[in-house]
Amino acid sequence: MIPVTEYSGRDVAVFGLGRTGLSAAKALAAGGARVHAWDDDAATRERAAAEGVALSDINKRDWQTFAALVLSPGVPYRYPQPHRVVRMAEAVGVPVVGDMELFARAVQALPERGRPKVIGITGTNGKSTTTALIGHILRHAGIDARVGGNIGKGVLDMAPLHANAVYVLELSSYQLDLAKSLHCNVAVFLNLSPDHLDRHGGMTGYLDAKKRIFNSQEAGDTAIVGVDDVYGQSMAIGLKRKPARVWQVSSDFALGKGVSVVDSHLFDSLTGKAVPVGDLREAKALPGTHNHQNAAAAYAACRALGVAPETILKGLETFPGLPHRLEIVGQQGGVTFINDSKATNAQAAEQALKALGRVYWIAGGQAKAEGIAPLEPYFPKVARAYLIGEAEEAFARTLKGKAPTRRCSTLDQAVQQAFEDARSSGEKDPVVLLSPACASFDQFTSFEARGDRFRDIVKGLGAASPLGAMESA
Ligand code: UMA
Ligand code: ADP
Repeated sequence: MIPVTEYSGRDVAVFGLGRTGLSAAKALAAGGARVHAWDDDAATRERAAAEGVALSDINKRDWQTFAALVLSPGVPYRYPQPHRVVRMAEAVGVPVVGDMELFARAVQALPERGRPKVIGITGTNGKSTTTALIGHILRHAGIDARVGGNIGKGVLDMAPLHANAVYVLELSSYQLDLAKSLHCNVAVFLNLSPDHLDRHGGMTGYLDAKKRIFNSQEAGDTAIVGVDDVYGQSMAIGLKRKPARVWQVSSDFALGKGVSVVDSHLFDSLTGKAVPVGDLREAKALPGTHNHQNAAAAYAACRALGVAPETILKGLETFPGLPHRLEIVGQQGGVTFINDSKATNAQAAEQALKALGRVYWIAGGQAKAEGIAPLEPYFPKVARAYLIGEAEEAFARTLKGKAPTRRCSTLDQAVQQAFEDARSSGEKDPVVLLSPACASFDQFTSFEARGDRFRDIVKGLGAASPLGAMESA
């Protein structure tokens, strides 16, 4: 844990008691603050109390006594409308901060030479992969790299600050909204496409939140920008007016200056001369152009810290990959099952459909605003779509006349039906792909729970199948 001493002897409200709130409450208490923790959900409060967190109904407290409100990223800050507690804090001038802000200030409070380096990663898609990849490469290079943030480990849950460590932090737009003074020595922006728009009041608000990753950068820092979409391109131009050096990365075209992947080959042209680094087909856990963007960004981030190109290449090749992202979870009766549960929007699911051939595609859940209409160019690859969850009807309408569909309601039924169709298709090496293009919250607690359930159902098929035991991948 990273103790937060800034509020020692003062009262601090902590709202939202998921991973963020729990770790913030503990870190503040360890640093000597009087914590007043609360959550709208009674069962969550009970769990927090069982972990020793001091509960106090902040709805009924005198807000003048609070030095700060620590807000969880999942609690509405500005849009669709500020949560009640945000309004109460702002009415009396209590600053609203996130756990990343507490981390940022703890780092700033250290003498300059005792501050660890911070690498921040944001973007609509590819954050977790790039964060884990950078952590893996740095560790491979013998650096004390610590990975956390939106990747599932609250930043204050990480080991205490150490001058020689490098903190590799995945940053969501929600976290960036609440981390105004976070200083990233290396800041990575991967890409942008519509997502979470309800929480940012539209695309401009979403882009503004992402841009905050560069806000506190100084001369000597590095801004790494994916320029494969128009948002990244305009951001790279805008950043030239800022003090940090700007390095562009692309997996779509060869850059005169930057890091590019062309036909799976990684090129370093940061000095203006293209130097081949290696063949990314050797990086088995990073298939597809989208992963090549992640690899290019990770390469640039590690170069910014001075790691040698050949060491980075070895790190890329030995990266084991993350679960729920194009993860092969099993093979049964000649059918391969791929878990891409982390594809919670159309842009993410597109990468899977692009990277694979013909698929028996399981999609649906809680849809994003754009639905699956942007995926139409890939509908010819869909042998059949198996639709689940709230999005079932809307997705069936989008697919009508363009790809065969089956409405299955649940993941269990979808896997069963897709398996039967794929197995009896007579096709060579058929693939059943779970890439929902939707959030999971209508039927599951998280994308991880959805992916784990998929894995379990696939295992169950093996046990039930007359064709014999499943070959696990
Ligand atoms: N709550 C209320 N009232 C409300 C809303 C929420 O009381 O009106 C309470 C809930 O009852 C719950 C708590 O707030 O107890 C939830 O907090 P949270 O949603 O912020 O969840 P955490 O467990 O703190 O997890 C957060 C990130 N979640 C979100 O941003 C939604 C996790 O990212 C992150 O791993 C974790 O902090 C540690 O940093 C997950 C995520 O889905 C992976 N992120 C989104 C994404 O990647 O697209 C942004
Ligand atoms: P995030 O943490 O931003 O959600 P992940 O690394 O967990 O990103 O990947 C989630 C999904 O997004 C993957 O399953 C893949 O389909 C897609 N994806 C990964 N990297 C990229 C990228 N650079 N560009 C577009 N889509 C990507």
